[in-house]
Amino acid sequence: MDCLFCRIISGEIPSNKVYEDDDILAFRDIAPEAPCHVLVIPKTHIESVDAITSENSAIVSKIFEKIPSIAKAGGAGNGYRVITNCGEDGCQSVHHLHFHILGGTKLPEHVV
Ligand code: DGP
Repeated sequence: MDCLFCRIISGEIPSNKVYEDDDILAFRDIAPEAPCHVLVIPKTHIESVDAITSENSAIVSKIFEKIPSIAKAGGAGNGYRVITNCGEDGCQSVHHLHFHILGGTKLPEHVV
């Protein structure tokens, strides 16, 4: 499988890690759109929100349990936004489920 984020998980492509455990990796986005822009991904390959099922959804809760501490570690201790883009109209460019944590500044009130 040729998945960019699977290659980051394996270490084949280097990343600026913020947090890692057996199930989750969090690393800084290569093109940050805020002072803190961290991506949180499951180590198991899930394509997108559309591919979340009752069999694989436990990792999503685990990611959300960890997001507050990852956000603080990443520099968004004063509040943040969590975004996941899904599919063509959602402008998903990497087809491995990921959650953007954006913060480190006062964000615009509206995303679109
Ligand atoms: P999305 O457009 O929601 O699929 O977000 C994909 C994000 O992945 C985008 O903000 C840029 C980031 N990205 C793409 N390639 C790399 C990479 O090689 N390293 C890192 N750290 N981030 C990447």
